Amino acid sequence: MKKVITYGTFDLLHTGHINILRRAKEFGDYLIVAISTDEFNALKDKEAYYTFEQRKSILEAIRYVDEVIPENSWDQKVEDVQKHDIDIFVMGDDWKGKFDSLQDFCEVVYLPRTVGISTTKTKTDLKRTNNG
Ligand code: C2G
Repeated sequence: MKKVITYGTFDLLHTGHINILRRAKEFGDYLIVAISTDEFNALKDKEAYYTFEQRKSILEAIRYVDEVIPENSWDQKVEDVQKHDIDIFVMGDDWKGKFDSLQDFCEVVYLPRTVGISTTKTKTDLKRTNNG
């Protein structure tokens, strides 16, 4: 069984997230998603609208996702890859090059981001609409 892993906040889920999850799954048979805890998001200087538990429930409902685990720190990836016997690590190419050190442990794939959509854009657009 080929196992794939990817990491992210996945807040206010949108088609950019769905695209990368679908494409990550296509690399194997089992996809684990490590989603950032609220505490780790604070370290990423990100504040998610939905809590970790809510984001976890939403991701677990996606057909491409087989398992959701917490992401508590930047440097848990090697341990995750070994513990979960991961073959392929997939991330959007905004992270290109950042995780190449994982190549000692698994295949590393960066996929093109979906253009024109982001959680930040959603929040900004909504704010503008609500302010009239
Ligand atoms: N993504 C994408 N296209 C978009 C938006 C996001 O392909 N339009 C991808 C990102 O490249 C990432 C994943 O969706 O691979 C999740 O994005 P975020 O929730 O923004 O995650 P991020 O804050 O990048 O956290 O340790 C890694 C970090 O946890 C990644």
